[in-house]
This record gives sequence, C-alpha cells and structure tokens, in this order.
Amino acid sequence: MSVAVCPGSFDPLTLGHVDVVRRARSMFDEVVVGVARNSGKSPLLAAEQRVALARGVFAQDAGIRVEVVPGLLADFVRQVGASAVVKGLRGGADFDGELPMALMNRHLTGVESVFVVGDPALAHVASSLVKDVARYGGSIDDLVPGGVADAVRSALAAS
Ligand code: COD
Repeated sequence: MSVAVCPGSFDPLTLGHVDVVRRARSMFDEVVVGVARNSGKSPLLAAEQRVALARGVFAQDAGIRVEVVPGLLADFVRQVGASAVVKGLRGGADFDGELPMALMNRHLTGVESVFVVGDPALAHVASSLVKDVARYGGSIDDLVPGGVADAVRSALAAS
C-alpha cells in the first residue's frame, strides 16, 4: 500500500490545503495529514485544535487521516511507513521555499518529496493572508472549510 504524508502548519487549514491533500490521495492509497511545527512561525491555533479541525474536515474522506508530527518530519514519515512527502505549489516562490526542505528531508532519512500543483483558483489562499483578512474584519468563509472560520475568529478575539 502506498502511503504519503502531507505536512504543514495548517494554521489554519485552508481550501488550498484541502485541495492538495485530496490530490495527494488520488495518487497514494493512504495520506497522513501531518500537523507539524514550523519553528519560523508562531501559531494562532493550538496544535490540538488544528488536528481536531482537520479531522472534522477529512472525516468522510476514506484513506485520509490526521496526526500530529511530534518532531522531525523526516522521522515521522518513516514512523508511519510513508514513501513520500507531498507538498503543494502555488508558484515559484513556494518552490524556492520547498526545495531546501525537500533536500534536507532526503539528507536526513532518504525520504523523497513530491510536488503537486494546486488549483490556480486557490493560488491566493495562504494561511497568513487568511488570518490577516480575518484580523481586520474581512470575510474568510469562502477561503477555509466549514468550522475553521469560526475557530480563527474566536482565536483572534481571544488573542
Ligand atoms: N495551493 C497549493 N498549495 C498550498 C496552498 C494553496 N493555496 N496553500 C498552502 N499550500 C501548501 C504549501 O506550499 C505547503 O507545501 C503546504 O501547503 C503547507 O503549508 P503551511 O503554510 O500550512 O505549512 P508550512 O509551510 O509552515 O509547513 C512547514 C513544515 C511544518 C512542514 C516544516 O516546517 C516542517 O517539516 N516542520 C517539522 C520539523 C522539521 O522537520 N523541520 C525541518 C524541515 S526540513
């Protein structure tokens, strides 16, 4: 059985992420959505909340499950028996950021990375922009899956 990991901060999960995860599922028998820590970012949503939201979104998707990545992604990929990491690309800037990570992950445990081109209609959708739009009162309801927008608004109100 072919298994892939789709990692990310998912802070919050967006429709762009959902598109990439489902495209990955079309290529692999099982996809593990890995909610990971990006040391360059301070998350708005706690990891447990990001996991719970993603589990709700993919609850009806056979062959997709959601787990926390507790440490190094390269180790997690080996632990779950995956053969590849799948990342989404919106454009050249994404590739420039992803290439060093792909090379480092391969250096660490030999894991390969696969890049999928996301839906161009979602190329402007980024978690950072979603949070910024919500922070200043804009609507994010058509940028994130159901349930996620309320969680973002609540977290912003409490911050
Ligand atoms: N269309 C297509 N792809 C998209 C879209 C969209 N609209 N939005 C996001 N994506 C893609 C991104 O390009 C990325 O590939 C993926 O979705 C996840 O995006 P984010 O922003 O949620 O997640 P990142 O970029 O912060 O994730 C970085 C990781 C958390 C995966 C990384 O830091 C990591 O592996 N952390 C674990 C610790 C580790 O191993 N560190 C060393 C890494 S070499």
